[in-house]
Amino acid sequence: LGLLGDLRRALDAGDVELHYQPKVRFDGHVAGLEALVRWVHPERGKVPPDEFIAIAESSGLMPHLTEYVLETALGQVAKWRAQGLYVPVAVNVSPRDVHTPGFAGAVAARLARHGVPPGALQLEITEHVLLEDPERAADTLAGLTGHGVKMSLDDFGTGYSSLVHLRRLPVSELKIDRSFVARLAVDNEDAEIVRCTVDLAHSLGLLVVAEGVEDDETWERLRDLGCDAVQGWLVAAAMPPAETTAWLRARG
Ligand code: G
Ligand code: G
Ligand code: NA
Ligand code: MN
Repeated sequence: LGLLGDLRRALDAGDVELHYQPKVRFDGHVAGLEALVRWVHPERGKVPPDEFIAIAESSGLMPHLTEYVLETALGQVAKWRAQGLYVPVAVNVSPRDVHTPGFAGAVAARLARHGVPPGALQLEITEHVLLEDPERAADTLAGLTGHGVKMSLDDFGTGYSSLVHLRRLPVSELKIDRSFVARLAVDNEDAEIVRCTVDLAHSLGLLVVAEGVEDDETWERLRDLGCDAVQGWLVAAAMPPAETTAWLRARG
């Protein structure tokens, strides 16, 4: 497939970009930014991340993509810190990464190289990390949290989600998948699912972020349900680095 070779070359050439989408608390405080990859193919134009992430995953290119994203995101965090902007950044990692031997140590070394404190990095994982080799995954995650890196459980409520996973994964944040958030204001069942998820997370000592918040009514419902922070187009879509810097400055 031509796309795989093109992606490999784009990574080598530094042509894959990261955009950043804010996570904000209800008082307006910026809790963090999520790094999201963006690739504009020279002939095809924008390639949807889902598409090339699937290619990277099935071809073995994923570790390289993750290294690239971590390197770029940490470089950006260091730059922002030098400008007085102390905002934590979340990077999405795939189940494959969590099963790569030495992953936790490599992340710690990369943080040190950039002079970024581990608490300024968050890694977003999905429950799929436990499917392949739960023992190894648990070791890696323990290594990462031992270094002070924060873990977030992404897309909660979809896929192989189970309460057992919540107990086994050393995460400090849970993200409610946007499929539950989208119709929260008009669907009572979705509202109940979100309510129970928020209560469950809080009883386990986790922060809760709702994804895909697009309107004021949903924002208000989430605030009333006790959710901690939101992410979504209502606040901001993922923005290129320069625009993110301007957005952070405008927020004070
Ligand atoms: O950004 P959204 O536009 O389309 O992202 C689509 C999917 O791609 C989401 O599931 C998101 O978590 C995932 N994604 C975005 N950036 C990255 C990345 O850097 N690494 C991995 N593994 N997944 C990513
Ligand atoms: O799986 P992950 O949660 O990382 O997915 C993030 C995806 O959600 C990205 O594709 C991102 O562009 C998209 N996204 C971010 N905010 C919104 C939103 O408010 N509404 C919708 N529909 N998608 C969003
Ligand atoms: Na994510
Ligand atoms: Mn998600």
